[in-house]
Amino acid sequence: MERGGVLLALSFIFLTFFIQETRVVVAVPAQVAWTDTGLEVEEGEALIFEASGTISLQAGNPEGFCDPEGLDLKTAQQPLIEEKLGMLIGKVARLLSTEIDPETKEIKRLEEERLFPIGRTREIEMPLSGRLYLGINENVVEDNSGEFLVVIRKFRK
Ligand SMILES: [Ca+2]
Repeated sequence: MERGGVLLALSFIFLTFFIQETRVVVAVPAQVAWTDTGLEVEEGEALIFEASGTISLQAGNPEGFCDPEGLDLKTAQQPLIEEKLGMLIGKVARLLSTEIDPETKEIKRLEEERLFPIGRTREIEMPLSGRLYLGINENVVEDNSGEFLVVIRKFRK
């Protein structure tokens, strides 16, 4: 290929790379408080979430099943108290500093966090720059089962 052709091919690859959307599929187990999506997001960036699946919020409770919109119920103790129990929710965490405990040698992470509701499908502007996590709007997650499958899409600008 002559030089002009190579340059044209390279610029095509470059453009395709930059307009292509990012698409990530994340399984969110109901018995885990926060699942790391592996995505670093930027404040103001719009992400599109599409979630499916059914989870149980309490083992043995036939009324305890819900989809990503949650149960028609709110409790005083859940991460987002204005939203339905069991709803799919998100969190962006920005690391402020780390310190090592002199006794246990454990690394403590001091983070700034922002939580937001997601549900079944929603486009959300990220409230903060940082790591994106997904979770269930419930505090007692140990007795849960099942998982939500969440597709996260982002278009490059
Ligand atoms: Ca539960």
